[in-house]
Amino acid sequence: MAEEPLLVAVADGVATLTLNRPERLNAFTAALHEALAAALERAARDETIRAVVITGVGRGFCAGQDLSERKPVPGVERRDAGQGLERYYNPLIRRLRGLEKPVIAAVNGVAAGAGASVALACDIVIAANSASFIQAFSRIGLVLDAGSTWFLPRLAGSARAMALALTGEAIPALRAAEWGLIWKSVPDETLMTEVGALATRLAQGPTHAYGLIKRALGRSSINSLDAQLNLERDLQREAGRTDDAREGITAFLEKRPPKFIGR
Ligand code: LHQ
Repeated sequence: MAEEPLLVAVADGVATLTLNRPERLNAFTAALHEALAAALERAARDETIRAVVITGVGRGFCAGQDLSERKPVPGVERRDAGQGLERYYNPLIRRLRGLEKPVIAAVNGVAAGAGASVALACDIVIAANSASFIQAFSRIGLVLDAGSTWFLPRLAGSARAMALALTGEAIPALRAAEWGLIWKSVPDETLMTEVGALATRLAQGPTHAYGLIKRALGRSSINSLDAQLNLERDLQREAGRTDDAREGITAFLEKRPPKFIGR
């Protein structure tokens, strides 16, 4: 039987999704997309999963679309590149952003093309010092996709976004962290322990409030301040009614650590 393209492990409230096509730097095939979509749907449904980690096997995080699935065939009509986005990448990015639980990208190696977009779509990105991010699209005559034209200027500023996009130059993890593209860059050998500790901590946190925080920050880039203030009021109303908010405030006043249940 062929190797599974995605390894899924659930422990201590954390679902770790490991892209498993190391010989292709974990490039996306239809099978990998389908497995990842199913795993993220499960993560959304399963109340015992309270944080998600995405990482890759081998020396790459993800090299974007597997280009061998896109090989041009002479004499055959050119394929519709938008179709792959419509069918796989856009739903994936929407799923990551819409999942009301923290998602951490543990970027273990190169993240190129849509692989970089997927990393940037995660809530917290921690990369190994040896990792890099490449807007590889223009190198092959394509346009940034899977959300990169939205994420890059917001994270790195428009000057850096434009130069990264047009040159397709690799940006090392340390610089990506300095530029605010990612949360941090850590020594390779500590990446998974550091991500594991953070994911476990988040999985013991106020999951419902985390989901609302994601929703609020997601809207902030399109809302006016006025609309955002109203949204914060509504979401705070919802958070304030949870068992976790009651526990958090009580624990603070009793000078003890809170024990959150995620609701
Ligand atoms: C690969 C790939 C790959 C297949 C490495 N595919 N084999 C959406 C929808 C519709 C249309 C198209 O696109 C999209 C979104 C996109 O993501 S477009 C962008 C697609 N990705 C790229 O253009 C990146 C292609 N890869 C590279 O440029 C390099 O591999 C990087 C810079 C990532 C790493 O370089 P190296 O460290 O030198 O590794 P390598 O190139 O030797 O790769 C190792 C192997 O993996 C190699 O195979 P081989 O049989 O020679 O060992 C590569 O052919 C294979 N591989 N990326 N995307």
